Amino acid sequence: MTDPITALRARRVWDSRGVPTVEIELTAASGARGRGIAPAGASTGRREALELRDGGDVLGGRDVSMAVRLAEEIVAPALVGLDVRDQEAIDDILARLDSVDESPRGRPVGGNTTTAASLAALHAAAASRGVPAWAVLDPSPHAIPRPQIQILGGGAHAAHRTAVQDFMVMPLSAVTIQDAFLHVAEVYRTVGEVLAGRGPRRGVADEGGHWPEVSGTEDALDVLIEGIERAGLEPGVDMAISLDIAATQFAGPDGYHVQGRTLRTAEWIAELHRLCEKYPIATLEDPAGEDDLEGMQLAVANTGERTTVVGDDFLVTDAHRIAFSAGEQAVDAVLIKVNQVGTVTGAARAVAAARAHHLGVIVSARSGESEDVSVAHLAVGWGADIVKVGSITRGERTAKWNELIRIDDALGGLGLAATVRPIAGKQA
Ligand code: 2PG
Ligand code: MG
Repeated sequence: MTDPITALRARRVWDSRGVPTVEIELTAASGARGRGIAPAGASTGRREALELRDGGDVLGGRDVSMAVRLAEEIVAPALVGLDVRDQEAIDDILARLDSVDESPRGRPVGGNTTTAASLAALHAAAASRGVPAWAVLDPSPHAIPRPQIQILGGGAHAAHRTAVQDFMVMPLSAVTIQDAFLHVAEVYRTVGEVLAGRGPRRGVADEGGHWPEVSGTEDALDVLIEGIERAGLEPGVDMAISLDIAATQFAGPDGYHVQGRTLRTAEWIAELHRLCEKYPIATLEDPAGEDDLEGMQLAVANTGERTTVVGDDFLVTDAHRIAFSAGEQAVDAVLIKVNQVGTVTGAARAVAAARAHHLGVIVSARSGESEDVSVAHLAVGWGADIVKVGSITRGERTAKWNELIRIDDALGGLGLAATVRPIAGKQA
């Protein structure tokens, strides 16, 4: 049965940083409806799909009135009549509308619009079939992705208090999602106590983690270890640390700018290597800048068997870059963000490329988020190893974690996915 799209409605809505974003709602002939809201990054890769923002003075140039208008004027007529269950056909049109050569008027509609429309199509297809969105992608998932949860925020999400952007934890000994969150919530609380004992905090960072007053990366890591131990958990056994270095943010032509020093690639990676030996760091995301292939390769080769090197800005959810990087042994795992590539199908191709090259898969939200819970469905439906949506506080984050808990419940209580192991070039 087909279920043609009959209407598209676009709106300006608001994200977790108080910045406007695009929401799209699709309706099909059966009456099925689906909504999607585009998230937004702060530490973005230069190869990501480009958002369309108005520019000018209003709202710092970040309004999306033009994107909303183009969605109704250009995207709506292009999608109406297509089968809402045919995600690939819809996404193919969306990708074309976002290209300079193929969009009517030579004006790309913007990756924010295509992302919102593509997610809306997924949810409308689910409604049309009468199933949850994860089931459209895989009717019988085997596991719930292991959550990777921010405890401390830094980098572009906390005024660059630390060079490193995300200090996260990943439950290791927890078998169920409920246990995982019990462990993580305890660590969030105990880390708060440790920080309170050291003096005032700056507040919360963009993704809900504590925004700590620390002297640098190692100090922040010590706080995490102290919090994990205070929670009665053993670092590296019950709870691992995951870092998103987001090195593109402080990479320059002359090297990496860290705490007043400029380090060459080999020096910087050696420093990260030392941290990986000292602390139980399970995953290390973007250790090198988005153009530093050699840095990523050095990280993969040097960080040892217990650390998985993840590509985010370096890969931008691009199936070709993933295949290339796998061949070059530049990553062990890939971060998947729909809005980096602009459509659900583009991201699904990136997941397939990762699997074809035996790389781990982490499905991720952005630092600018909303109540949209698509990422939880995508992570389960794509069989991701890990899911990352920020901290365990703030509604735009808990909306996704709580949805994951509901999905697990609907599936009768699946266990958590196995821990990702490094794959490229360094397994014993
Ligand atoms: C990242 C994301 C999420 P942003 O770098 O992985 O933490 O941040 O959305 O700002 O790119
Ligand atoms: Mg990242």
